[in-house]
Amino acid sequence: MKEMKEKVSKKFEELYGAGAVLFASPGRINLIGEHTDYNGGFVFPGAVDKGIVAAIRLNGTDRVRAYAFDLGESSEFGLEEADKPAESWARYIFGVCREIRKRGGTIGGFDTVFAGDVPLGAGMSSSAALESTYAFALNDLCGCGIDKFELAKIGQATEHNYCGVNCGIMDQFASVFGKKGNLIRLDCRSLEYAYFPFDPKGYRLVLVDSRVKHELVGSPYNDRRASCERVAKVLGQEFLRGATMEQLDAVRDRISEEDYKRARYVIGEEKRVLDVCEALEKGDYETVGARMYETHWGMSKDYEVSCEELDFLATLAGECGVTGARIMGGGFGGCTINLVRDELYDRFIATAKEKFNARYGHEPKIYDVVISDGSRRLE
Ligand code: GAF
Repeated sequence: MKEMKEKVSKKFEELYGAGAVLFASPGRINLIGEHTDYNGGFVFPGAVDKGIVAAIRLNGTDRVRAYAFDLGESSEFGLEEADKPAESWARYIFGVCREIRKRGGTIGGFDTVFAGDVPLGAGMSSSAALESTYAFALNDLCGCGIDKFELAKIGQATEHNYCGVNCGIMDQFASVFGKKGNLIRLDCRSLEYAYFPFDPKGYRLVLVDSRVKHELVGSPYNDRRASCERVAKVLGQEFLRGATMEQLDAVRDRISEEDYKRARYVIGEEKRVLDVCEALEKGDYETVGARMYETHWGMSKDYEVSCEELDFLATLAGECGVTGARIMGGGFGGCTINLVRDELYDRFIATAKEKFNARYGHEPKIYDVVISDGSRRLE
């Protein structure tokens, strides 16, 4: 974080002069509750110690000048322009500006430099970190008076309207509302949430990154969402949330087999999130881990958002005696999240690196999870 603060500040001064304010927003992990958010269900994410840091200063014009440090690219657009910028990363900033204005927020043009350390395409939501950073910063600097719920919705609407991903609210919510040492149990229908102190004594949470790049833009992600909406419609519900297997079986002949399997996964996942919350309250990590494996294989076989490398990592985790392991995030690549007993940690990591390398010709990357605070202004 210190390093990112220094580099964006220095670059800002070089490009635009003094007077920038620094803001940061994190990426997220999700313990369980995948593809439940856009079904109005529960999720269980937490913010991480990796994110985006941006230096920003209002420039008194109606233009935005932005520089992406890690890419060495700049982009410029006018607040009144309707056309999206050519640079795909700049569309997130553009979208946030548009969405704030749609909600009546008055913002001025600004100069900005940002950098990040959320691994791209790893399923840790670098895009939500970017959206939340600018939503939070502009709201603060321009005094728009938008609350944190709406800031999260601004990030989500940016994905929908400018980036082509019909995502749920989980990633942006976790990025804005993150709290050090706590997971967030979020009801995505009502947006009621509760912080859950997460300190699994004797266990560690670790991400194993397959380095298969996941990309939700233009991916079958939207297609999964469409399946769920079709089934909900047949069931006469707004969302799949709350549907039972009996109800699903009763309409099986009116939906495709593919939609049936996808809905079956979501119904199971909704129950698993609640089971995990209950098990955590009792310190029952074996149940937490068992549900994580069930999620993995549900996402792989029924929801079909896994890939060979992630199935390999989940299988390997099981063979090593890891308590819980599963694909994390939207899928199609990225990381597994693993709940590992302390005494097994070194052996598991060494085995995962060695066996994955032998099979796929490169080692996975390993990230220890540190649960951290959400969007904020930096001193
Ligand atoms: C992605 C989406 F952005 C989230 O809204 C969520 O659906 C997730 O995939 C799957 O749980 O991160």
